[in-house]
Amino acid sequence: MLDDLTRMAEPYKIKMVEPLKILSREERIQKIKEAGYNPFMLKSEDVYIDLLTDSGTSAMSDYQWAGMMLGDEAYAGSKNYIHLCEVVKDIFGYNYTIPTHQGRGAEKVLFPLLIKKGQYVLGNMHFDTTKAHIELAGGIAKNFVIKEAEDTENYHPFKGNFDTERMEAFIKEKGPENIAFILATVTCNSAGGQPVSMENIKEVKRIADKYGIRFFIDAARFAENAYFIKEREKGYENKTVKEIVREMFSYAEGFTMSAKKDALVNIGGLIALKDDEELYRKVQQMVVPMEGFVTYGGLAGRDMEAMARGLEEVLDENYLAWRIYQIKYLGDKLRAAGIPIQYPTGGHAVFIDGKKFLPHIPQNQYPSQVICVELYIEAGIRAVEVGTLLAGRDPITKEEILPALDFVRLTIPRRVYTNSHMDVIAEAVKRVYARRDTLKGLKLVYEPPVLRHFLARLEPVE
Ligand code: PLI
Repeated sequence: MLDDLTRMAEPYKIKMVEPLKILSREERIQKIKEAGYNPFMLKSEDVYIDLLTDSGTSAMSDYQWAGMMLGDEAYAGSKNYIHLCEVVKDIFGYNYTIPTHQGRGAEKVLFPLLIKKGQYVLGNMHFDTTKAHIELAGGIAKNFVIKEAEDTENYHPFKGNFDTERMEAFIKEKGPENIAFILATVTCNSAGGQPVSMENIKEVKRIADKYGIRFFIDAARFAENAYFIKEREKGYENKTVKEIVREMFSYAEGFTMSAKKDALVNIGGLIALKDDEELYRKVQQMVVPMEGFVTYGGLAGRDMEAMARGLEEVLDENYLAWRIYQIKYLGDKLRAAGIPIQYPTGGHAVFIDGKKFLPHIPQNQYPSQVICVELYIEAGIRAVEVGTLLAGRDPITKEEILPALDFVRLTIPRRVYTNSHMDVIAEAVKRVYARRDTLKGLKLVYEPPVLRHFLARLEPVE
């Protein structure tokens, strides 16, 4: 049972530490210049607090590390694979499990089996690699997240929900035969780590059944989503998170998962299918040339053992209560200082609204990227832009896409930083905010044609 004390401190203690290097302000100014004003180009050892991503950055538990020593490194039929299958069956109720090297590996294997050229894949909001793999498989990615997600100021308990009316109208317009499948991303990363309600998942399932369309889940942050359902959705307050997860996944026929998030491991992914044996056979055939034999899919036995244990650990409700509380703790500090963020805070990150933070910088001068650069200069914090730089260009007109949501994502790795670090982050954001009127935009000096944000180089606008 949860009690108030759970939220006062981390429900784990530190057994091993990794020292952090702290550069001077002058050194940081030099480093970010050398990095082309792109935090992806920084060396991690030059970063004090790394908020680039929550993906693959978790601290594993002693129980997971102990499992690493029990790796059965057999090419076929590893006992760790069998353990992983048992855990997936126990948590999600799915019969078929196929490991992959990470989430995008799962997408690369599964999507071509589901998409015919020119078909649509409907989502609340597809993650960028997900969109890329839909397009590589010949499909067209469409987002149907509710409009409340674009209103960062006002509270909505489930900003990751589908606008099911708009989606159904689209299905009628295009014809169900032109829809490959529906994919619900839980939590919805691109909208701010926002959860999807059980009611909404059920409604998506109802529509999928009505039109004979397949329904899958992008399960990267499944446990955080389930915890929000427990906290916010009527009728779920007395269920366990595990029961909620089981119900969520009962409505879908399969999932892809980046295990680098809620499975609490540094590498790994999964495809799991409820009971479609025919699709399972096809996935097996595809995974062998793409990722590796069906019982390892690009992972070592020890990685699969750590994943199996991580999937169980993440359902610990004391852990989840702390996790969600820590993000809220940072978000509340920023809001109290008048800093515009996506409200309420999501499950894995605080998202600063870059357009509201720097209204004087035009969106095509990357206001959110400017804030990332300044956070590094201010305190050695590495955040990530999820806005105009990431959105890239329209493939046909080559015009820059100006997304409605232009964010700085302060992504919190799991079990890594303490609330003292959250205090430093909040203070640094406040100091940048205090001098916001003096900040200038950025312009591109090197722009790769695809996924430009990773390798782009920029410089300040004069
Ligand atoms: O990074 P991968 O290949 O393990 O997973 C891709 C992926 C799929 N779905 C979702 C919702 C993601 O968030 C995701 C990866 N996210 C990253 C890397 C992130 O920084 O958010």
